[in-house]
Amino acid sequence: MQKETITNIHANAKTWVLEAGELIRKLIREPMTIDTKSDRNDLVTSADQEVEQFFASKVRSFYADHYIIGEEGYGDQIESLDGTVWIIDPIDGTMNFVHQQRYFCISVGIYQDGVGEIGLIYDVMGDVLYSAVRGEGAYKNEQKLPMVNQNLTLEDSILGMNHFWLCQNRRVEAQSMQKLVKTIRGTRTYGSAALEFAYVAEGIVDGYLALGLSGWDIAAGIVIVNEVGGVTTDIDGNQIDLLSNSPIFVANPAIHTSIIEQFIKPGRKNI
Ligand code: 2AM
Ligand code: CA
Repeated sequence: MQKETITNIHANAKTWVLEAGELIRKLIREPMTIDTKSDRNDLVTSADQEVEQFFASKVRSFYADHYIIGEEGYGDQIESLDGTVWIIDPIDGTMNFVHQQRYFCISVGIYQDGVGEIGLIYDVMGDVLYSAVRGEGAYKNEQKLPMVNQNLTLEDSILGMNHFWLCQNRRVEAQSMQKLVKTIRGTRTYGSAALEFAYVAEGIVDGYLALGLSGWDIAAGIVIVNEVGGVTTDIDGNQIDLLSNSPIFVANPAIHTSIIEQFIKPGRKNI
């Protein structure tokens, strides 16, 4: 894709993300409907749907030949990442949106033939925009983020992870996860996968482990984390498939391989 085209798409995407943020800050003060999806804790609100519709209508009217994958189903039914694909999570961290009224974000990743070109993650209530264009570095608002610290040790690391890892024997034995937690400096659970990717890029956490995420949770984050030298894989160290639900491990490369080899592999279950 031409550089000029990417610059144009990036500018429009940024404008729409900020406009959608404004819309969410309005909707959060109004009554909304709250439903559940895959289980009783997997929430969706009328705001999630309205914001995704906002993006879908913008993308369709400006870029008729682009495709959309959206969490709430207003996108296209596509089975490959051929062409230009917008991968959109209108509100990532919906439980935080409903219960905390903060710590949620808009996540927009734009891919060309499967390659992540643009990533935008907007912390709506904090008014912080993390963004990246492939090959041009990652930014927190106007400030360029430094590359991740190459001298990091496991013992000095902080990892984002969901507590389910520690109490469920899913995918990796809980005991292995507990061993990992005892080895590193600390853990954090923020409740928005996209924001946790942004925090890895910012270097305020050093990695993020998640049980099962979809493309819209991580498409923007992958572009942003890659730009500061972070590694974005599944928990086996393989490339992430954005069209399926996968367990994810993104981290500073100084700790990525050793966490997989020492803690994940020995406890890996065949699911
Ligand atoms: P969501 O808020 O857009 O649903 C919470 O730890 C993180 O996991 C959020 O980014 C959340 O995205 C994501 N997630 C993915 N699948 C989920 C599910 N079935 N239930 C709750 N959160 C889920
Ligand atoms: Ca999400």
